[in-house]
Amino acid sequence: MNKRNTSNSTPVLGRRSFLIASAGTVAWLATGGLSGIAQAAAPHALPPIPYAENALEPFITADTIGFHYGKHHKGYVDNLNKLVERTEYADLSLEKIITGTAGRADKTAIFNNAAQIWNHTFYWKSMRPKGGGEPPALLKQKIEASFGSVDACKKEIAGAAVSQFGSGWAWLVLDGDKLKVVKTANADVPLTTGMKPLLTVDVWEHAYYLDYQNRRADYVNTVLDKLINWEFALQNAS
Ligand code: MN3
Repeated sequence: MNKRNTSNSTPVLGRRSFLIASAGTVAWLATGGLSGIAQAAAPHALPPIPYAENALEPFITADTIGFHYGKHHKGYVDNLNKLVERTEYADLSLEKIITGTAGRADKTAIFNNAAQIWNHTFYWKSMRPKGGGEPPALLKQKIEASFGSVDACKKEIAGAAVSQFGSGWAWLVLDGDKLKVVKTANADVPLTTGMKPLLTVDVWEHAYYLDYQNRRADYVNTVLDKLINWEFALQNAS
């Protein structure tokens, strides 16, 4: 726990406080907390992860989450806060920074760090302990209307995740009233092209290399079968 508490801006929480914070996060998520996170203006804080670091074991280990959340995700937050200090972006929400810098060659570093904060916060919520299984009925209907079956939808997500060359993300999105699967490279996020993200899978190597080495397909299929949070997708689709 201590390794992530190296910054002055990060409150030092003991294990007990962390668990209480996590329980609070669950309640807060249930009341639509995503937009709450996304609207928070600079200085940006590392959003809480909605479960304990070992909660996704044995499929994703505490070691992976510890580095991924405590080093990579936190690193993007620290970088963004430095990059926007005393700029026109200093007081903007994360989403406004992302949409305001997307596609601008002179703002690449700000876009990349802001989008990676958003993407990772969304990724943690896209999984849950004892996830996978059957989607809730309302989502299942939408999935069947767009893909034919839940299995076909999962195959399409896995296909996008495995075929993304290099680092990036696979997404289930709502495009108009139709569900689609898309993939993005590096920090890119479907928000900037008007699609509404429902779920994501991180396919940067840091997401799976400690646990799966080069077996990206095994990692992706395990996430889809054992961890994917269909309830979160349904909340986002509503
Ligand atoms: Mn990552």
